[in-house]
Amino acid sequence: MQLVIGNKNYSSWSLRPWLLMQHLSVSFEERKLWLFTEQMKAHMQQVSPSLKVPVLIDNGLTIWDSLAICEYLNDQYLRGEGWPQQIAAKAQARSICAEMHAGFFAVREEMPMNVRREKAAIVLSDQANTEIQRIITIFSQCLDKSKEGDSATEYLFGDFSIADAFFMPIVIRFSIYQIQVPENVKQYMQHMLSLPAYKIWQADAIAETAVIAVAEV
Ligand SMILES: N[C@@H](CCC(=O)N[C@@H](CS)C(=O)NCC(=O)O)C(=O)O
Repeated sequence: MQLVIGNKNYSSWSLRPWLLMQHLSVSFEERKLWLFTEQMKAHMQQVSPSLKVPVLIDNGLTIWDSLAICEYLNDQYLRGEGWPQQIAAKAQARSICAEMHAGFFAVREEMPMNVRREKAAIVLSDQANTEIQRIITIFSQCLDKSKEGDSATEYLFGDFSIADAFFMPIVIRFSIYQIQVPENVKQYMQHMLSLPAYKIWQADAIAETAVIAVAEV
């Protein structure tokens, strides 16, 4: 199975399925496609129907879009354990992933994922601050509820799930742009940033030398 990803320093969409697979020990081969280079379009045309990454290629099947890839991995390789097992928790997890997938445009625009960036706060628009508060509410509500369950409390829904993978780029953004968060969110972020799987991604991202100027804010 091959996962085609973009630059590890910048490609937030690629990080989601990569982290899910790496953290849950699904074996795969990684193929990197450098974003916004002269060759990008030609390379995308060879692998991605949407001309975007990530793309998963498995047994002659091509799956594109990070959410579709995570759903496929959940069905095919994770015995449904990519999502919380309880129906209500699964519905909540899917809701926050869908919300993340389809929104938060000001956060994306103003706070590009940039793993190796020196940590420093930036001035944000009112819209970005509103979106940040909404994300903090999501985190806080999930973490409070997660604590009520029997399982480990370090993740949004007890055990690691697709929801954690989906919100990992936000954790990185909040960290590098020094967003003020409540204590429980801070602890969650520290836990996510210290995951061995993420440490691999981070080291690879730091080793990359390609620069995407618009993502350097
Ligand atoms: N909704 C897609 C978004 C994928 C996406 O925008 N990927 C970016 C890289 S992070 C990309 O391929 N950009 C290339 C381009 O826009 O030409 C997903 O979830 O996979």
